Amino acid sequence: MADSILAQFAAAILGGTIKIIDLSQPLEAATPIIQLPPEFAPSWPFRLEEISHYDSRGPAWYWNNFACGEHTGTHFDAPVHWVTGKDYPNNTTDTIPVAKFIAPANVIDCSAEVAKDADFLLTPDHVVAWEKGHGRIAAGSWVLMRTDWSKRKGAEAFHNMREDGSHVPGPHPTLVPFLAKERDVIGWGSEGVGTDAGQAYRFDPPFPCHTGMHGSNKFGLASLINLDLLPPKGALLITPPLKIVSGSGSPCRVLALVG
Ligand code: 23J
Ligand code: MN
Repeated sequence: MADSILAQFAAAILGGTIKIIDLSQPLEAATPIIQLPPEFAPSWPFRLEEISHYDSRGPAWYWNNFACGEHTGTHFDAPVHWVTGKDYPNNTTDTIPVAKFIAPANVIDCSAEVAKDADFLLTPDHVVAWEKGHGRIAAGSWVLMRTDWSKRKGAEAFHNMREDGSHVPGPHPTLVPFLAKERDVIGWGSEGVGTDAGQAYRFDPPFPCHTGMHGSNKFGLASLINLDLLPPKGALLITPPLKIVSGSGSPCRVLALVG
């Protein structure tokens, strides 16, 4: 009898035919977090506090307490995160059906455009042109915007803050309803600190990715890295957030399987 599909899968991982790529930033005090205008309440940065380190506080064990906002570092955005998604059933980190945490990815390379323009916004026209080369974006798949933004060194370059706010690429307001409604994607992922562009607070609607994706019961992934190591199509993402009861999101070890 032929090996089961799962046995073949396990052998492919063991043998290296399927590679596993880590799309997650290291989580530490220096991990960049979203900088909102001062009238809004801030999120806690990541904090680690040692409980014991094989010492008088615990002779044979090392462990830490940690604290952070739900939307810290590489993280998952649940639909309940935004007011537009608040009334969907099973819209929180503990209630989203777990099968949704494994889904294929489309990776759209915008790195050349972003190198010229930090405020580059991905449009439906650009995505339709991408589909001509790679096929139509399938329902239930992720769209990841590769910008190489995660290669920027230090919080200053990553936030790219000016007097008028942050300048970071993201989806054009018209792209979000296109992907959510006409393509029925599972969600949107980006390399920036959040899923929306840096200037998105002044778009119409404000924060269109949060507004439109969560308003369609879709998810978000933010602060992704290593998107340059993924093929345009064919990677499989594993994205389970922590099972925080009523959580709006959580730091996430996002893995991509590439074969
Ligand atoms: C709260 C308000 C605005 C934004 C965000 C959070 C995020 O980017 C996030 O991490 O969800 S833009
Ligand atoms: Mn978030």
